[in-house]
Amino acid sequence: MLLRSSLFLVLMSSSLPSNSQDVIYDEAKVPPYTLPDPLRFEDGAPVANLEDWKKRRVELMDLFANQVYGKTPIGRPEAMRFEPRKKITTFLGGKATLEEIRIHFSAEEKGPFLDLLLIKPNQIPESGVPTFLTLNFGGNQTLHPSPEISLSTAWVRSSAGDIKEGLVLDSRATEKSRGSAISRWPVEKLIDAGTALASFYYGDIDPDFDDGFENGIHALFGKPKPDEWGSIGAWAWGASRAMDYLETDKTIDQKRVAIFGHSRLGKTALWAGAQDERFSLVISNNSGCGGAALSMRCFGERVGRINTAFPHWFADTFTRYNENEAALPVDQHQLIALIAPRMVYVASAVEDEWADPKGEFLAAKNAGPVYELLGKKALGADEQPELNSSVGESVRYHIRTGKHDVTDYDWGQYIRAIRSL
Ligand code: GTR
Repeated sequence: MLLRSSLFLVLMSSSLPSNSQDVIYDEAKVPPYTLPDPLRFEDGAPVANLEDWKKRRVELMDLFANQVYGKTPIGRPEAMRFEPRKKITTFLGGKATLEEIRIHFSAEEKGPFLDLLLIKPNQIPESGVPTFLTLNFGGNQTLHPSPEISLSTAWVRSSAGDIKEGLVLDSRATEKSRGSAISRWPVEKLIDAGTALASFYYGDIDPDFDDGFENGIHALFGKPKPDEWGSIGAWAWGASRAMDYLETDKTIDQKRVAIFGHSRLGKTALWAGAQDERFSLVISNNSGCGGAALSMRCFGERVGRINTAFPHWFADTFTRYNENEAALPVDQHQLIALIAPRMVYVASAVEDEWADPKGEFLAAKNAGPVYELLGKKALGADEQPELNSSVGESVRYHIRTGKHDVTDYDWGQYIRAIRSL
């Protein structure tokens, strides 16, 4: 992959300017498309029963791995180990316990490693605590202002605004960044709802810039081949390694661990959720292109644009579909179907047109036949619901007022969802 750092800097802001003429924001301009059928094998034979689906699932997993996100070349590394580094039982005025665990991926002390933050209520039911495992953008310290949370020392991405506000200096988080993302992380509300929050900084796994895969875990496992993992695949792998740790914690309800991500990390949550069946709820918050939105609609952000702006996110093979979405062998409703029969939540925001809210809805809806085959309910809505009203059971969807973001409304729905498991 080429290093395109200057372009990268221009395109780095979290919501890209998208006024250019060639971006489709008009339903009338959406090209006609035929979605590939999740319940038909590649040779055209129908998928009629559970046995068939098991085989079809493998086919679809391979297609997403080979053509979209890249294959994940390694599972749990042999040398992986967990190092508990902090435990404070009096967090949030004594309501919660804060723990920090370093997950080392090799025998080397200096890395790569992932720092997992875990905040759990002190009242733990016998079945354990339902837990949101999440990836964050700016370091664990951005979730809450507490000085107890260790400041990330890793390279962090920064917008011009972050630099101006003094949240990032020389690509490192500053003390000022503590709690800077608090509006997206209602920590106390989660604790009061009887749920735990686990989170890690995604850059611990792979710093989010196109460096030709010299750093992060790619450095450890070797430069990816064209059909091997890009950064989204790597971040998803990191989520599974964090899950490996959560499995060792007896206070966590293993049947109720949700994987959550926003935007590019929503794409990551879906791919992690498709691959790792330990996640019983998969939450895609405003994930858009390469996430929950149907690529074939070509609405808002498109495959060619995402592969140009972020050449490191997907496998190189995905560039075959630049300006050529109709040739894709899969579309994102099939990714959602790979999560079945587990619960999936797709959330959109009405002002987030770049992410194609309607395409996100249609993907959730078109995953329905697989859920039904597996004895669960499909989304159960033909049209996008009213604003701020959640629909569905096993496949859930809402579109809320406002922009590309994570809000209290979103979390309210996710809490309801995890509790219903
Ligand atoms: C945008 C990108 C989107 C989305 C977003 C984000 O620039 O075009 O696909 O992932 O970034 O992650 O904030």
